[in-house]
Amino acid sequence: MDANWIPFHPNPSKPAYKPPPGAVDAHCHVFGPAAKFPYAPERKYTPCDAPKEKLFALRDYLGFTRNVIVQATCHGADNAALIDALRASDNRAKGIVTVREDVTDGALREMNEAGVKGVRFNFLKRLVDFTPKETLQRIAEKIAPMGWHIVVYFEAPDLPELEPFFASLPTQIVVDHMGRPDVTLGTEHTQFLRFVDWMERNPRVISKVSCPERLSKSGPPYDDVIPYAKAIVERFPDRVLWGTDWPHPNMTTHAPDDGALVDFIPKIAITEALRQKLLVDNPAKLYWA
Ligand code: 0GY
Repeated sequence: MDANWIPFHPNPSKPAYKPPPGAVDAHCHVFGPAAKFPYAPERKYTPCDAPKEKLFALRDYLGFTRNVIVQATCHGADNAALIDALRASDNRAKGIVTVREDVTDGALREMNEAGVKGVRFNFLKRLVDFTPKETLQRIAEKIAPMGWHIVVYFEAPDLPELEPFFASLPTQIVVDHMGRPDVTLGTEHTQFLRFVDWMERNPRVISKVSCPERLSKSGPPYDDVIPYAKAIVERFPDRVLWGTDWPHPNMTTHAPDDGALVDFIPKIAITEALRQKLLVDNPAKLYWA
């Protein structure tokens, strides 16, 4: 792993909050193990191994039932580790892959049978090389007939430029980490209002209210992120998902305590009904229907 890599928390706390039966961790990854599933040559970072067995043990420890595993950029478009995890999950994990435009119909069918439900388009320069929008458009057209959706990862200042492209996509769109707002600006700043307005105008957009540990400037327990996530949960209760982001790639200050992240949930979804939608009903509809 990279010299400055911060590995995932070795012994997270047991959360005080107990998720409802059927709860889904809808954003997490598997890394390697590299000896079996080598990292991609074009990767921008080399993580510590974070294999499926550790992910499934964490799921059980935190009180979750299911996972949505998202292809991490360190594996490029080689989805073997993710597919292996889906196949070992007993239908308790679904997946989001990364594909190139030359992906064959046979490969897509195989991924579909393993439990893949979508592709991820990543716009963060620190994570991926640039892919032209026309290429992404062709990938979108290939995967749409299977009923898959598109997960997008971008930072808030890039939304205005990306909006027309997102409007042209033929599927539901799931946004990673609320489009990464700058939480020093406030929920009344144009940047966050623009994101909320975009969701308002586009009923097929769904947001993950995840990653307080990445968005926070104040650090644990990440209270500066509460107003943003809470606002999205309350405005769009049927269009939100939650995830741990385990094993937390590219953290620069600390390894988040996954138990503390679970205890963040009742602060952003303050009623039982909101938590049932966020953790169970919304992901069940999108990934297990
Ligand atoms: C996340 C966030 C990050 C990394 C990746 O695929 C990835 O490498 O998603 C990040 O560095 O912000 O969602 O895990």
